[in-house]
Amino acid sequence: MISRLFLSFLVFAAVPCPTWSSSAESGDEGVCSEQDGSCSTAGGDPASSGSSCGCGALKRADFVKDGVKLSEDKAGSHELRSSTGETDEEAGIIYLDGGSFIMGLIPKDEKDPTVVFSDGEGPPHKETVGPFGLGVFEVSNRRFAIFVEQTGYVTESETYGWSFGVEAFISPEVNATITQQVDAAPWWLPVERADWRHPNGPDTRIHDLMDHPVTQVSLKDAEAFCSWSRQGGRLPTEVEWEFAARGGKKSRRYPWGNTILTGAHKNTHRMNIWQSELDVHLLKDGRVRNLYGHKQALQLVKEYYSSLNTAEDGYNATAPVDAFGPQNPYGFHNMVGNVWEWTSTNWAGASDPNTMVKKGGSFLCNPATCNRFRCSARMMFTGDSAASNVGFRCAYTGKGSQSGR
Ligand SMILES: [Ca+2]
Ligand SMILES: [Ca+2]
Repeated sequence: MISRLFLSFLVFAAVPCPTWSSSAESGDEGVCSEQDGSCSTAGGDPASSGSSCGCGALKRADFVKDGVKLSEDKAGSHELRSSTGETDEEAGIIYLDGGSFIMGLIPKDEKDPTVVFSDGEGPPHKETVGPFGLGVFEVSNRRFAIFVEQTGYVTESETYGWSFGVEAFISPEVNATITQQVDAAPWWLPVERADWRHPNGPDTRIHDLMDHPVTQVSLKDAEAFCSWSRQGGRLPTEVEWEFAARGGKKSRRYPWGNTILTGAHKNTHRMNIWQSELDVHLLKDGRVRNLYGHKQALQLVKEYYSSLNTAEDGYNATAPVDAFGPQNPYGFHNMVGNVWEWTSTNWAGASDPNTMVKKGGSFLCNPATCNRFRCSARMMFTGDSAASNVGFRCAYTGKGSQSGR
């Protein structure tokens, strides 16, 4: 068990406090692209150990509670009581015929130094999916509450008694009681009694967030909801998720196109990510530079997430699941941004076989810290973990043969 103060000393003792006026922009320890002003990793590879929002570094098994690591049997074991599931309208399903499409990095991103190549997005390649249905929205707190009410389900975060939260959203009172942090992403903290009803600790509530996505749910929690929702309910595979996100478009970075902002004046937001008062200091040629190109990356990203979120997209944390309107011609909302979404696809080569692929990025993503709010982006997440920026939507097998809207 390492205290936060001690760990902070280990990480930061050798580097001076940065300024946001020039040092972060200089990228003096990284390799910067003249084309887009972003920088590649230098002085080690923080990218592989938890870059971006840092939520790839969240692993519940790395933490212990009361000196004992909880076993699989102790956490989350239960039987669902009788359920009535959801109607078609409540489930909000878009059925797709499936087909072949090009998955993976789009050609113009293949040399982008802000792409973390160890994520394994891979070169463009052909994939084929069969007919399936997918929720038009991320699953909301309202829907999850009905599921819990009807089944008595207890989530794994409730059973463990804690989960991961971002320091910026944790009250000073609760923060003062926390003695650990995530080594590779020290803005993430293990928070006692954080769960889906209390996403950022016991003194936070969801009563005014019922139409926002449910968070602090593990893989097992998400699978339980989907199987209850209706017969054949399950999580989407990664291939299905990306097929749906692309919406029939080819070689597009985002579900709608290639630029973050759209519209005649290029000022229309299409997703919920993070904007910071510090972005202006990271601009070069109109684009925000990536902090992971700097040897002080962890310190800079921690400072970044401690600074004012200007919420130019309208939201400083999660947004309602129907915010921003459809992101693509199929009609799906918030595929990219808002919250990461569990898939049923295992992360190939992971030491823990319960490590899964999550897709879409979250409200914590910004070009400065996390260029993962793209269709092809992916990140690992161990199945028993949960966080305040990870949710899910359900897929459905069995109906099919209806065209996407
Ligand atoms: Ca936002
Ligand atoms: Ca999402």
